[in-house]
Amino acid sequence: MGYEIQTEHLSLDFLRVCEAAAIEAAKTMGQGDRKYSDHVAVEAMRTVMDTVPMLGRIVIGEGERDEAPMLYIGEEVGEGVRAAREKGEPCDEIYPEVDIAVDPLEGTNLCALGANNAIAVLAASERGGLLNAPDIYMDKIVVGPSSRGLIDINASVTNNLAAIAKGLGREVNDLTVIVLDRTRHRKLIQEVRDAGARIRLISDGDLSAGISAAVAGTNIHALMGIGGAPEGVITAAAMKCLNGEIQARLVFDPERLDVDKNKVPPQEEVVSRLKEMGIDDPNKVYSTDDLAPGKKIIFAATGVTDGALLRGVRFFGAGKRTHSLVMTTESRHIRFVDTVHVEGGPDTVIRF
Ligand code: VTB
Repeated sequence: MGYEIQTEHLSLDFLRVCEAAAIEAAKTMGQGDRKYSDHVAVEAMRTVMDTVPMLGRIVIGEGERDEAPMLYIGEEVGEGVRAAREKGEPCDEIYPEVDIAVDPLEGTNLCALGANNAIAVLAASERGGLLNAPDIYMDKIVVGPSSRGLIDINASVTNNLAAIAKGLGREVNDLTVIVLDRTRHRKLIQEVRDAGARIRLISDGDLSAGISAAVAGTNIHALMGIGGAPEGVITAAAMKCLNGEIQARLVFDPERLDVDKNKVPPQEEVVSRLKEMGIDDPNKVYSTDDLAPGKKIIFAATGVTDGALLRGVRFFGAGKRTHSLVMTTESRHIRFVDTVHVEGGPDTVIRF
């Protein structure tokens, strides 16, 4: 039995990790180079991650080892890893073992274009607390606490919207649903429109959209549609802290995706890869707890560009200011953190 995770302390370390990634990404805002924006966010996140007192392991990251130089799946990170190497022994009596899912820049296009809602984000938990989801597509429905337990990904869009409206004590036409603006969602969009709900179509970033759906006052009541599976796991971690709900299912049928069929592996190949990963039922409906079964979950996100929940990084002569969301399942603190990173001398003026 190793050292227990102290979520309260670690969450503030992960705050630093997200802040660093967001600041570096924000410096590239609007430069039109999404790969570079992502690269600097990854580097910054990786560097600060190594100062976190833990034996960390990346379970969702930038890709497989051979395709990503940093924050690849399986990479060991954290101060404890370095200490263990130096000492030549495990160090698990002084450092907790932590699994981490990262998305150093969620919404690379948003950042490259200077559009809203790009964030630097991660989730962490005790070992095994986050599903090692494959990097494929996932159909999702995400709602806040009032509609938790009322949705069913197998039911029609109309029925789900009626249930969400009931949970919120309002009419369907008072709902706003976020949907990624993709050809694959043509039918979904039509169904939402026919049911009478309002829609906000977004170009990217279904993770921050899902989180907004679980926070009252954002005027977003649900996220529906197909996005990335890794983003789904991090969303689930956030839902555990916010009392929201995600239901999801992997999507590997090219007919349901707006992708060039010749460019994606055939279904049978994906299904056998999933089997290798321990996923025997590729059509399984995943609940919040299936995606993020952890008991000690930490979620941290920092705004890169302005968004529905978080402000983007602001640069002023003598420093930077970041806005983040940090929360844990254990301590039940939802922290919106406004940090001034002072870089000027002793005369630096700090504004309210
Ligand atoms: C999804 C979504 C992400 O990219 O992964 C999307 O979950 C990619 O979808 O939030 P397409 O392949 O259809 O572009 C994001 O929007 C941003 O990373």
